[in-house]
Amino acid sequence: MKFNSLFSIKNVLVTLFVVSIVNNVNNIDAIPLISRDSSDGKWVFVGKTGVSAMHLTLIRPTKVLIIDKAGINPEALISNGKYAYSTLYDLTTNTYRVLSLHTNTFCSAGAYLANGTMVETGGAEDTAGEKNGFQSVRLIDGCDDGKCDWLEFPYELDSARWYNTMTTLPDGRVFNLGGSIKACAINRKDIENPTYEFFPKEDKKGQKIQFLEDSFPFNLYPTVIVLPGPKGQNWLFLAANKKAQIWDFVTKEVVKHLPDIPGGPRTYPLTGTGALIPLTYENNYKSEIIVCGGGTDMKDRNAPAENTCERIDLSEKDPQWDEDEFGPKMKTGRLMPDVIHMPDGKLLYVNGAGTGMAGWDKKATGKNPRLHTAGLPTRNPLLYDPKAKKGSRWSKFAEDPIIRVYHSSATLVPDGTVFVAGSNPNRYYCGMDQCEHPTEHRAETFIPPYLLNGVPKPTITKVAGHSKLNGDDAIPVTYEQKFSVSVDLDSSDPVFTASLSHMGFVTHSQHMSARVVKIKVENVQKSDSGYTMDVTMPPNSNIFPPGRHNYLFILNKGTPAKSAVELHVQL
Ligand SMILES: [Cu+2]
Repeated sequence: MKFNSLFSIKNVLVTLFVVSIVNNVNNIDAIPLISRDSSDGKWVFVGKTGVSAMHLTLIRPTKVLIIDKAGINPEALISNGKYAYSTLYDLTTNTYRVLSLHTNTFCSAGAYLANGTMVETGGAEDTAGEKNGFQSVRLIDGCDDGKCDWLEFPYELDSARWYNTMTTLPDGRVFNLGGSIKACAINRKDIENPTYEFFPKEDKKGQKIQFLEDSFPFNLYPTVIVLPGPKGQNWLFLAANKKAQIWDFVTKEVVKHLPDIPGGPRTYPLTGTGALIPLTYENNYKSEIIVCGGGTDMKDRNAPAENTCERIDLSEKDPQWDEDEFGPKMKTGRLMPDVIHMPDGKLLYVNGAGTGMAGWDKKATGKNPRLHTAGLPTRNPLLYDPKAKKGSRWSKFAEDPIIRVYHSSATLVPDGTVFVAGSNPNRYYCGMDQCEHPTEHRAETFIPPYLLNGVPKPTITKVAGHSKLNGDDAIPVTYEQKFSVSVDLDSSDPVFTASLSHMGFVTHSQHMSARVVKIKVENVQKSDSGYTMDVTMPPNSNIFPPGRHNYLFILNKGTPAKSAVELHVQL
């Protein structure tokens, strides 16, 4: 009660402050860093990433691994004087440590093994004194010790991969799909690589997959999602261009051809994004996919972005795509959206553009204005509630003060906020005043409304008997395990829910391996400083693949705890 009244006073003060600025400048858009009210969310500039965040992943509870491409980067140097293209960003100090890479990561991919090692593969041509990265495998681990760095194996992949997709499998291995053997504006027959391979490698060499032939030429950075189902199912959802299918990664056979996705191609350079609808034990982990946005014409940089989302329920006998608008009422066209799987079971879309296609600027060495292939940056986050009725599923939040177009990225972090960084549609480094869409090194936090609504946030103090949380070791748990969670919370009427989240590896609107699963909470008991409760892990690794870098969120009335806790989910 006391907290709520304090909160509303704070809201009034914020409102008055905003109104006074508005009166001064007569333009609410001139107030970039203060949201108009708590239901709008809030953007906060937090720091600089050192290298532009073309790829990123939450590698420790307080560390975001940032990866750019090899090339000119006056912002950060490796100790040998070369330009850096990877850093480790610390969410607590908002500073970065430079990491050392020597094979070009330009448009590569990543996923975690079940043991917690990050596997990053693929890339592009040698440049700026760095080796080519087409067949490179890069590993990194243990990133809390102030010393960890990349280990690189330049020719470890079976074949060259640029714009490939990787996914953590239910058996703890990593699947690696597609790409091309050269950088390009759109895939071509002479450079395509319609194959897949595994890490660690199988006995056989990389093998062909018909799906990538069927979805040519819009088959770069295909969508790959592990489908929930019974133990031993081994199914992946694959989507690219307008094609979608269910494919078995053990038998290597098509399980089901799905109907074509309505609208235009949804894949690079007409980049949309696919996501697994947040899973829940309440409907026995029903398998649904949503594909949103994209471009409509790859020859016209002014063509409006795709303004639809298509959703399919794979638990049905004869699944069909069901069309919805992308954004509330006004049908927001959006190219290159980033999708964040939120711990409250919703999907948040950030970043992107309203026209054109993904790709470099066209006159990279010319003077201003450089010709960007995408325009009208889409700066308002959109929240999708999959449980709501069609027509009332979308909310729209405060505008991002920073433009985030091609090569931008975003991830959920353990405090329930969204870390947003990157944006660089320029072939070469382009400074802040030199380009309409410069090489962006600024990072922001988006604070969603669920953290601003005054609901008291729990503090998780103990998980499965462990009170040292988010330390060197993630807390080991396994499937079907029921374990106790303690929280501090000063509230007499809490409503607890819990979810398990993997934030994935993020690049080019692909949130590889990302998912969120609502798990059961029971036996809530009052304790001295808060509450204890039991939570139950999902039944198997198809519902939530194994590994660390997985987070337990406890929510009170939909508001997440001050920090989620890292788990090591073991087979
Ligand atoms: Cu790229």
